[in-house]
Amino acid sequence: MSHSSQSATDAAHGIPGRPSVEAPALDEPTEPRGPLPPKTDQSGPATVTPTGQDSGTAAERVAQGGPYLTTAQGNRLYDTDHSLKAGPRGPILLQDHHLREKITHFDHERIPERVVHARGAAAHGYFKGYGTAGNITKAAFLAKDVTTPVFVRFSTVLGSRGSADTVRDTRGFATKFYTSEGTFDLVGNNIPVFFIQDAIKFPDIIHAGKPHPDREIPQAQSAHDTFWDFVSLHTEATHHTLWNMSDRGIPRSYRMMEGFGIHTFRLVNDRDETTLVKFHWKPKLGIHSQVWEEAQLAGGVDPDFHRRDLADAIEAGAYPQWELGVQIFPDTEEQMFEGIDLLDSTNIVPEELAPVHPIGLLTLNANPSNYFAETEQVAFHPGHLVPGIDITDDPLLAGRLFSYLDTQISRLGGPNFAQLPINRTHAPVNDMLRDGMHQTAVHQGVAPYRPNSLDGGCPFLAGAAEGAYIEVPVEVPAGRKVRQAPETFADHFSQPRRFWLSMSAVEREHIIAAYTFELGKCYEQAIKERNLLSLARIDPELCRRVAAGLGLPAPQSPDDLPAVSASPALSQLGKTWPLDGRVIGIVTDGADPAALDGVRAVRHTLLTSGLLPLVIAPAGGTLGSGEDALTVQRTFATARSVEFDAILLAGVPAPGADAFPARDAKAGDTTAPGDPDPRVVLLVSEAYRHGKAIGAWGGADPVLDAAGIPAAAPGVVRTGDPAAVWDDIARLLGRHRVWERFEVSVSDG
Ligand code: HDD
Repeated sequence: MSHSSQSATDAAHGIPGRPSVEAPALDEPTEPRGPLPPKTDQSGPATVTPTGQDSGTAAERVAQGGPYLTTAQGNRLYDTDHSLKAGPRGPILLQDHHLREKITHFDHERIPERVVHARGAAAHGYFKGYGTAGNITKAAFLAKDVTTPVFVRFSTVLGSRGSADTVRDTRGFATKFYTSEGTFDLVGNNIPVFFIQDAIKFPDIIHAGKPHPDREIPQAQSAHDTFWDFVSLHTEATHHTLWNMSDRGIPRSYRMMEGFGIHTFRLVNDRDETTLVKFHWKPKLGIHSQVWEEAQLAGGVDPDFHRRDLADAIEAGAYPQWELGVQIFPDTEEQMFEGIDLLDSTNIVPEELAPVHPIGLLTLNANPSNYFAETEQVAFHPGHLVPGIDITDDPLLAGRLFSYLDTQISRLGGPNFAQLPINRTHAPVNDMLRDGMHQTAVHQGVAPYRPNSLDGGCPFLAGAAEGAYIEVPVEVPAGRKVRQAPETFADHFSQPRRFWLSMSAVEREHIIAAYTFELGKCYEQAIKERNLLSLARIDPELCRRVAAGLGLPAPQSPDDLPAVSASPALSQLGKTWPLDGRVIGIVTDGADPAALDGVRAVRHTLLTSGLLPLVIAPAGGTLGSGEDALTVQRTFATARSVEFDAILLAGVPAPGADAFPARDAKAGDTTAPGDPDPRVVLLVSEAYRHGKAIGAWGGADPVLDAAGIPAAAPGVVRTGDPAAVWDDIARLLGRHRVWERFEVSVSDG
């Protein structure tokens, strides 16, 4: 706002004594417009339930209505840039309520971050039941043709709110189903097993995984002494840790991870018959990972890599989808299946023994528009259940049922967090919970107790016929009070061995490299040695290779390694997958009009196939002219290989051309005019090293040569025709990476 127009406004408002200092005009609006419509995030989740009831107050959720800036009390403000002073150079007056309100509110803008899973990204969507689970559960949201709104938050576990997305860690996958019968939260992870069997150890494993208490390093890493100390001393953590060291610990995208409920749940149908199940989320795009160097680079180049990927894909209409499935087990007294204890959350049941039955489809189709109000304030709880879904006696789950309610009280400042828009159930609420910090409801009536005679006896209790949540009256095993685990919890190595045996050779190489890196970061020799003892109990070759990398002798594996068979479903390789939302970098120097025609054509094909092409050129701006002009989306300075799933070189750089315009000759620059731009060479050599498909047409050989890529390298397509290049690249991309490029010396799985 220019000061001259400000003075005019001041004069109109009759504000005396404002200095009129000439300042450059900024093109900000100076006249208030009419009231803006509420932003979508300001209405919170739907206020009308699927059954037509009003679940709350739409109006009071709306902030920032009307054209004028106000205080929190609704007083219109004429200035928010200057404190109230005794003269322009005088002291600030304590009576300036607006100053105090503005700064006080700011001082309290941060709330405590989650003690675990602090770093997260979320999306809105909907879930549609297939109706195939009707035989085993009466949960209404799983019925055919029922659409239930959902909010899903993905997260890392160890890092703080500002940590990088692509660290090696487990990922949280928490889903809030706003069902007509109340909220159901499925608070799972992308790894189907957990570190510990009993919740009482949760503070211990998290203390061990979090940064060291003295210097508070390392951030968001498991590669340090306390973590590996814990793991080696609590061998029940071996299985989860092995998954973390596999490619599952560094997903390519939240959209490309599985999700698991982990615990065994008990379902009940309308005939009161019970079944035990494990929940699985299967991503439509397949399960894909980064490679370790790529994950590390992305952590620096783009710490928001997964957050951005999710938001961009949804914004572009490439809505991620997962199928919800259940593995089904009979609800027997011992709660075992094929010798596997279903109450031990360090176990999976291989899909070959118990197939996953699809029961519904999740689609994420809307980004949150207020990170704090939605992603930060959402409060999940495994105890948020609906009729038809009940718990088992898994000792890990029992502790969680306490912890999640408790943690929200300190994190969200009191017991009324269920009233926050994102946490509001879509079913009508009629509770007798009263008062407390941040109470926003205005409860009516005088008798918040039951039974009463003053409020007409209301509210009434429901029975099964009215949809009450009634716990399944299962027998509780009798026994002595003990602090003890069952004997069936004692086998900590046959499941990790199964996982190892199920991996392909390249996945095994990645696991070996991960252990070698992480243990190599430990300082204490005894910790490395103890972990090698665990690896020896998984597999001799794994142990020998990691020991060699650490420069330590490999302990002998026991003769009686568990006799388990592989579960092919655990490997991420060997299938082909849809390409929706994949990011393709198209590099061009813009010099050759024919090459630009190729860029246009391929770009069009990619866009119409649901992929995201990004044009990379020496400098920003546009390439070509007129209607066909191409916008440059990344420059040689801003592009880095980690952003792309494949690279296309469209005549870059034209052979014999001078150095690119964006590349200034610098002192010590060893490249000659006509040499490919080193930034493009880096882009291509990294993409090659990370197993990404590379396509080239129109004279890109100098770049490929400079990147050290052999003429017959696998997954590098060089022809004259852009359309043919893309066809081949698309085929390669369906397998996610050019696996043949990875050096493998471990035996095959
Ligand atoms: Fe937990 C958050 C998943 C065991 C205590 N947990 C949290 C979140 C996820 C999980 C995805 C983030 C939710 C969000 O996005 O807001 N946690 C798991 C899984 C577990 C598990 C899959 C084992 C199968 N958790 C676990 C135990 C305890 C906790 C055993 C405590 C005894 N978890 C918490 C917590 C958190 C949490 C402290 C932190 C923030 C929150 O709850 O809301 O209560």
